[in-house]
Amino acid sequence: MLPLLLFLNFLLSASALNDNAFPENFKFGVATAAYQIEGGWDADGKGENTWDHYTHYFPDSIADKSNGDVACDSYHKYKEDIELLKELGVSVYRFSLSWSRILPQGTANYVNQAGVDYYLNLLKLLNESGIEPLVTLYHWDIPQPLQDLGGWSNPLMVNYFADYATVAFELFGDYVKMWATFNEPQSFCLMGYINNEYSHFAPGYDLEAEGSYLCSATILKAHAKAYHIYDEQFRDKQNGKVSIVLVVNWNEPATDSADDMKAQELGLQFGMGIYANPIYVGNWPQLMIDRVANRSKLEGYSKSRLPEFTEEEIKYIKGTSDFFCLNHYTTDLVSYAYEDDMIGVNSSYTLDKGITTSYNSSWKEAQVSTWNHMVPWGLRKMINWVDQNYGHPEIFITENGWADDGSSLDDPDRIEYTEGYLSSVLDAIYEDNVNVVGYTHWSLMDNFEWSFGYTSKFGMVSVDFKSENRTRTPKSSYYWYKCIIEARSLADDCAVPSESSGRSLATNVFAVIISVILAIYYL
Ligand code: GBH
Repeated sequence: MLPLLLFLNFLLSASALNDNAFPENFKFGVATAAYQIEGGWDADGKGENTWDHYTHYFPDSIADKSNGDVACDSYHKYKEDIELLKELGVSVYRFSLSWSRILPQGTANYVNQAGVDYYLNLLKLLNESGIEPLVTLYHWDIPQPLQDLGGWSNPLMVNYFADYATVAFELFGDYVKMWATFNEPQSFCLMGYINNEYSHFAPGYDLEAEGSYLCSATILKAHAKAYHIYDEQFRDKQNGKVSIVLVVNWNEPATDSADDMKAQELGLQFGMGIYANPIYVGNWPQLMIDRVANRSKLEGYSKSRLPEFTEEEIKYIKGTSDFFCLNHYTTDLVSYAYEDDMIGVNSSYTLDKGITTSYNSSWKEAQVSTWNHMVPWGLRKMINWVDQNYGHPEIFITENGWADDGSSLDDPDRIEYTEGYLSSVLDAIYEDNVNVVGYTHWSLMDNFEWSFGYTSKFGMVSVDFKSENRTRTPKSSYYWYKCIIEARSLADDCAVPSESSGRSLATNVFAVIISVILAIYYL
């Protein structure tokens, strides 16, 4: 009977997990972003940025009316953060630079030395600790003076960003071998520039028809310019890599109808292809070009609402990434939702895309950030789609994480989520032969979660936002992740003391019932 029970236990617990070891060079880490953790919003000469402005002037837009004025206070407590990183055993720390801490007005004519020193201290300490930085230049916090000029819907931003990138490469490039220009333009070009009524996201524009595509075009040119500057002026002596962080939910067709298959392609092209295609293939995805041109014409525009790139621009943007930074959290079920009568009613990105999304009710839903569902196999499909569409790039998973309300230091769901998604990464590596080289979990610690304020927690370390000290306390998931990093495999017994077993309660109950039935039968 014992072998049978063991076999059953194996089936129930381990069958879904890939027990291969992570490749020798695979890098484990955690991720954060400047506005979400630093605080010190006006410390030592820092200028105002769009999130300072938005949270101060429109506090009602944030769930708990909070802001990032102090956040985790990492501006003062970065040494503690690095202690936590060392104890965790990570080899990479992904964080972002606050543009207005370095260039308070946004422009490069004046550099704030105190801001520069903050990042130099951080980078030197990471270096001494043997932790490699992956640095994002822009994680959503544009200097307010540049926002006032229209932000990313203003094509002149290309030059301001290029100047900022030049300053950053020059000052920090000796310490940084992995750069990302932008974090998720998919997110801020949509949430910030269209539909603010729903998204509550800085700068809070409602430019549904025009704004998001203008933003996307500007971002692509600004990214490309920064890449070329690195190539021409810094690569020889600094020898680093430059990329851009892109995100999309996996789009799973709701049914196997031809329409829903089409919805999948639309969702992935309008979500990911909009940035990845120009950078890895050349020009916007043809599907987007045709669709927006057609709809624009029917809506009475003289030309497409999607800005056209010149041949020269297409060449300039193509090939400007040395590795693929992929953020991925969750999966949507997608259906084709295009009706002829949509034409002429409204011009918008959303209608151009023409799909609706839903969830499978069996997918576990995160607390507070209820957009986040636990669908580990979606990551494997996502990685494969990126691999196949963009020429087998080296892929780094720069964000992946799970939200809860932070009420307990015991966070079995976060462990279950991370274990499942890491297993999916191993499937992609070993079953599908995709080159995934690293993973930085979102996030090191609880932080300012944009429009959710401090109500939604993604951290492996809890932060007491009520204490002046912003006391940090590791959660169960932190100890679990530490063990996995050490073991470099999911097969090891990294279970933490408590009910956190990495599998669901239902599975456990099922296993116990079956065991009891079998025991009775054999007795
Ligand atoms: C990441 O984006 C961000 O890079 C990071 O800063 C953030 O803390 C982390 O997610 C966790 O949220 O509110 O229903 O409109 C992930 C992609 C895109 C997911 C926007 C949430 C809004 C869903 N995000 N999306 S909803």
